[in-house]
Amino acid sequence: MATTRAYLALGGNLGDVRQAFAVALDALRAHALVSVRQVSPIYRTPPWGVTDQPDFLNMAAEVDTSLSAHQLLDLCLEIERASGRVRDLRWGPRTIDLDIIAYGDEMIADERLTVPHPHAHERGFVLAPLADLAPDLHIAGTRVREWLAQADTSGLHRL
Ligand code: A4P
Ligand code: MG
Repeated sequence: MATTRAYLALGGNLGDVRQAFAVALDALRAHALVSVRQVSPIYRTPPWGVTDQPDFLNMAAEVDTSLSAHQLLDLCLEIERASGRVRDLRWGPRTIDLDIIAYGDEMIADERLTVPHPHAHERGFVLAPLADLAPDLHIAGTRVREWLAQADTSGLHRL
């Protein structure tokens, strides 16, 4: 079956985030149409956006999947729901956030999904773990390693 390589960004700052990451990765691994190829180290990162909240943990995963991009989004949302995530404050605290950073080289922009993720290339907390997996991946016309070199990485700690 034809598969597409996709990159996921995981983040969270409420409760046992490492455990939430482990559960999320297990759910991805358990899915018949997803194979997890690589996972990055975990980073501790200062909160971006709403800064008056606890530090985040962030990581990235590389998967091959025969799910469509929208099916992969549904799976990500289902994994978030299963982790008990309650959506309230935009950019606010969360047990786990699972974003699709890239889905092959597809460009998607509809009411549910924007891929590549529109802010990935300006966020050190996305770029650092992504660069551990795929430094030469192109997003928004430039390699991840080059975006990372320009990004604010202050306060980012690889654990
Ligand atoms: N959606 C559209 N495109 C995508 C995509 N590529 N991947 C839609 C995933 N979802 C996508 O998401 C709302 C809707 O976005 C989804 O239902 C889906 O249809 P959400 O996760 O509920 O919204 P959100 O995460 O609260 O808002 P937003 O703008 O996505 O927040 P961000 O940008 O994810 O920021 N600081 C640090 N250090 N580390 C973090 O991980 N994360 C955030 C959240 C803020 N500050 C952070 C971190
Ligand atoms: Mg999200």
